[in-house]
Amino acid sequence: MIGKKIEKALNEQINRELYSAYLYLGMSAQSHALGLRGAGNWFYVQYQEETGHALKLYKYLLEQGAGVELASIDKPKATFTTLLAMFEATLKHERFITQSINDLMGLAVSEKDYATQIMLQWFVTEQVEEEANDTEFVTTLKMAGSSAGTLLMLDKQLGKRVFKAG
Ligand code: OFO
Repeated sequence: MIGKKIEKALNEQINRELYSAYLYLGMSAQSHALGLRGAGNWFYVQYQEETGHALKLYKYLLEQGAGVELASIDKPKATFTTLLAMFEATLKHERFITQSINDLMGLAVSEKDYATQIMLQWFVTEQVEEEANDTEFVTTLKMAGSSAGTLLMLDKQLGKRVFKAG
């Protein structure tokens, strides 16, 4: 059993994860529009992962016999002119998500909700990995500058990403 405050906060997090999914699906489409099929694949996999994050929270609420309340998902920003702009926006968004996971963890600690703390531990670890990856791509793209060769090499690398259910 979980308390009402935690239930509400987890429902809000489901919405943030689904917004993240939507944001990255938009970036996938934008990448294809820029002729970057590899990046299109990378963001599509990211979309799948974020959907998985929302479902993890959804299943946890069900397991706990708590209520699920789905809210509307905001329209994501869909116009980016470069891959660097997309990864900068991704990093900024993931920092926001990290903060919201930290706030959730803080709430679970103050409510002495140990089960939710254990469930959230996975998200804490995941955020470290996501921020590290995004930071690396931003750094590489900044170094690449206007080099089309480096951009194409990175695009090839991004095209190799495969979705693994977490
Ligand atoms: Fe991009 O991370 Fe979900 O939580």
